[in-house]
Amino acid sequence: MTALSPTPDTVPGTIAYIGFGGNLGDARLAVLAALDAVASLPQVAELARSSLYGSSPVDAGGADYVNAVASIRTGRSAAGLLQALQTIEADAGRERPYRNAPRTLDLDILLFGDTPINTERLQVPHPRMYERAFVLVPLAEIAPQLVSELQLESVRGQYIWRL
Ligand code: PH2
Ligand code: MG
Ligand code: MG
Repeated sequence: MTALSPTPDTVPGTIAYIGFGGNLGDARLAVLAALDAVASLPQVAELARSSLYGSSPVDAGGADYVNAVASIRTGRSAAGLLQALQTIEADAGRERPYRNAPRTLDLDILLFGDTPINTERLQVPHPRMYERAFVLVPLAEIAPQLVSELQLESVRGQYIWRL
């Protein structure tokens, strides 16, 4: 884990956690570029980013994934953050031919403050995050207080490795 932003505490707003993933093309490069793109967004200060991880596809096909998680503080609304993340996905060539298709880049809001969100476009906490080692392991690296041993134990059968 690296702590990056020089003055995150001076940026007002909500603490959010974002999941990064990709398994099409040079996913390692795409995730690294996306981490930088998110950190550079207006009204966003990066607090921490996890290591990059390789992981076997879960409920999906295709190549192994590259995954990471970052925490930010943001003055944006959740909907405003989602819009910015979708623009970064589109700029990375993201296409959606079918559900869980291999993708150049996937950016998911995992947590946004501590208020649940349930709209058609956005569900937070991410509905499947606690079933997925590729979310919980990097999240536990940067925010161990958010992930219990029991939760980690429940995904121990899923293959994930540090890159
Ligand atoms: N994302 C999915 C479905 N399955 N598997 C891994 N290992 N990593 C992912 O990011 C991932 C997945 C849907 O977003
Ligand atoms: Mg996803
Ligand atoms: Mg997504």
